[in-house]
Amino acid sequence: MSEQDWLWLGTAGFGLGFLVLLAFGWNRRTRDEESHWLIHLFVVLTAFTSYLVMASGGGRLLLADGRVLFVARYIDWSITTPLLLLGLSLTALHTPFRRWALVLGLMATDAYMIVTGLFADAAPAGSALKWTWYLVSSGAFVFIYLCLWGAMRREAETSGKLAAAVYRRNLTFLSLVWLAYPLVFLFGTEGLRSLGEGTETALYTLLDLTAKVAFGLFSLANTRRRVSEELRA
Ligand code: RET
Repeated sequence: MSEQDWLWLGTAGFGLGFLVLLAFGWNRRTRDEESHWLIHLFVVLTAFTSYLVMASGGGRLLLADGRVLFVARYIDWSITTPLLLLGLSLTALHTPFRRWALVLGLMATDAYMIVTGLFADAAPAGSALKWTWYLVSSGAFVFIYLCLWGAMRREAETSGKLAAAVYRRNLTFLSLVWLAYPLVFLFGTEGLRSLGEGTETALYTLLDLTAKVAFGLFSLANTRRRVSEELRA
């Protein structure tokens, strides 16, 4: 499959994913379920837009040295990854506004990670500058993991057994999938070049579908189960 084929596959996957999520949350029972539903719908819609732009030949920036940068990817990620963290945080917090600084801090650090990742991508191939930005972005990435597995997990534990279990399950899924991104970059066309351009696009497409559509359904299903148990109690 060519790079373009993968981008079209991503477009179709997100379009279908949007409809599946739409149907999945239609019979929501509480505000909690509704907030998660709306967040995941918006995340998937943004990705659909970005993939449609890239598949139809747009969303690229021609750099001075002739390389092509997929800027649509970074615009997508800078909107959707903070929202995914917001959704995850909402599963941990009984009263979100009590920890708004932690939540906003996480979202801002995440946006910083994506913007500095864009700088790494745009920096000249093989330059020290590229690896400097890569390390800066990775520093933000590590900080996010420390907050999610530390302070936010402790918050989840004070929100009750059910909330803590949902948070831990969602966090494990998210942590494993997100870990693959810096690795694809490291081994990809802008890094050590063990992966070709086609493989890189294929991997990003599959990862994006997992991190957004599959994670969205997983997270909504977990929230639904929690709400059912709470309504029964
Ligand atoms: C980059 C390169 C620089 C170092 C790091 C990165 C991390 C990217 C991540 C992206 C997550 C994207 C998601 C998209 C959802 O569809 C920018 C690749 C740390 C974690 C979850």
